[in-house]
Amino acid sequence: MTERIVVGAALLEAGRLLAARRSAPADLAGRWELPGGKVEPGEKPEAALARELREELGVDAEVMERVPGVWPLRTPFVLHVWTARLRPGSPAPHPLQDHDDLRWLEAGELWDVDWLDQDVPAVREVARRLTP
Ligand code: 9L3
Ligand code: MG
Repeated sequence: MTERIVVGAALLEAGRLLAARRSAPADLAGRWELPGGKVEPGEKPEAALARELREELGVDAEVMERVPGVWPLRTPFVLHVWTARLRPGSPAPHPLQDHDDLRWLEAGELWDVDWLDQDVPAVREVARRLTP
């Protein structure tokens, strides 16, 4: 079966990482993730990520660099992650759909939230960039 890409954002601001708490579906509710979602057919992953961040968080984000790694989700989905930042003048992120809480985590707070299992290795990779 063809792999389908789910894109996630390590949204960074002043050395902090945005974590988003899922409100749906029920089996993922209460767990924290790098916000994002499925790439639509024909869509570029970076464009999909900017769209997901606009839809989910109401922000105008610039997608920056791919975080190396491919993390398996439920078949056929795999997670790809990019760093991202808010463009000047962007609204602050606020949960519009699928999330019920957001936190900007300092480097020392990254493991204070209950990340989705599949996001843990991705966050570990991002952590290496926050704390050189
Ligand atoms: N998923 C896992 N970690 C993430 C994201 C953005 C998504 N950081 C999983 C949760 C869902 C699937 O991928 O099972 C599709 O995500 P969404 O479209 O429900 O956000
Ligand atoms: Mg999503």
